Amino acid sequence: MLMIKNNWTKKEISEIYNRPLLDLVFEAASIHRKNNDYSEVQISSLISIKTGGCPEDCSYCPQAARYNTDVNTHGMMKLEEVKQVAQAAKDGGSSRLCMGAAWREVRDNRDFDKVLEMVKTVNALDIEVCCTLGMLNYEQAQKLKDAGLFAYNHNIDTSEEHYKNIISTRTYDDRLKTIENVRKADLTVCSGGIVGLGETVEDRVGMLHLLATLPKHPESVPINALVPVKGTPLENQTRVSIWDMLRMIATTRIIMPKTVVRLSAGRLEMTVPEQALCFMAGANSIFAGDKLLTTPNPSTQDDMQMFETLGLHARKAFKGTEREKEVVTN
Ligand code: SAM
Ligand code: DTB
Ligand code: SF4
Repeated sequence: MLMIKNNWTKKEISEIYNRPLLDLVFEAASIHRKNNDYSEVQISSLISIKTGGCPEDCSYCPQAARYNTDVNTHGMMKLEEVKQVAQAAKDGGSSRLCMGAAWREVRDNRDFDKVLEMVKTVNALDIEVCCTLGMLNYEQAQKLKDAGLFAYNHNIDTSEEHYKNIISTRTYDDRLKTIENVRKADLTVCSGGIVGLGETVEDRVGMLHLLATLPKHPESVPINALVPVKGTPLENQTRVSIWDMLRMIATTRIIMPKTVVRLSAGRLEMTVPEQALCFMAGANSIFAGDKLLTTPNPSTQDDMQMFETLGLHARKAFKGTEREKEVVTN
């Protein structure tokens, strides 16, 4: 019987995370196979519709205006360009396009109207549309939903305790409030975090605990490995080991069996065998395309070769949703 549990304790999660590694991976793989088609991987493409110049101080982020990074700042992209990228992403096998903006929050202005237009246009291509635009209120979430948005990405990044060491310009509660608004507007929730921010194992457990005890588990949880970027306060941070990534992925899979677990930033540094272990342990999504938002990512060609080697295939858009039923029956 499928057990979706929302009352995990930190102690339980910590015990899972700290199991002998192969026991942990074996358990996660078993749960993954019971709950999901393990040969299927959801592919998302990212597009930065507004890059750099962000007023926030997230210590990991190359797009924060206050750090001197090599990011090419640009204003809102043109609708036509976004449409082209979306079509190319779909043709390349992506089931979702995630549009990111380097904003602290959404404001009710012309740029937001442009985003709503982009959402409508991409949605019409029959590809899931996701946005990550910073904080938003309930009315803004509703407007996005009405425009056809499928998912909203808003990461909690780390534990509540460690959050203030990483970001000072907003609080953990601000983050949670936005996630609540997204839920209330009946959008699907994409929320996860970053490993390698100098956090302890307890912080990782705390982050997963928060996600797994939300009234409803996020539909997708991205697990990013920090990409240290020159000019950011975390530029010299040592990269996390594959074993830590594997423990995070496996634990996420065990405590949120039906959630799409995305092996997100940091794949460029991982070998194919390392990524294979992550897919084995329950990762069932990636970001594809040469670029994440501003940093490089493995090429689609390399990823397709990896899928071929591992016997994986791409998941189609809107799987298991009302929208899929409409598409099938209409
Ligand atoms: N401004 C919006 C926000 O903060 O929600 C949306 C864009 S922001 C770049 C999206 C997410 O990217 C962040 O929450 C963080 O988890 C991730 N991210 C940013 N820089 C990263 C880095 N250097 N390495 C790994 N993940 C990163
Ligand atoms: C997520 O969790 N990771 C993506 C997406 N959601 C928006 C972003 C990763 C960004 C990595 C750094 C960069 O390319 O700027
Ligand atoms: Fe701005 Fe988002 Fe980067 Fe933080 S993570 S600096 S809010 S773009």
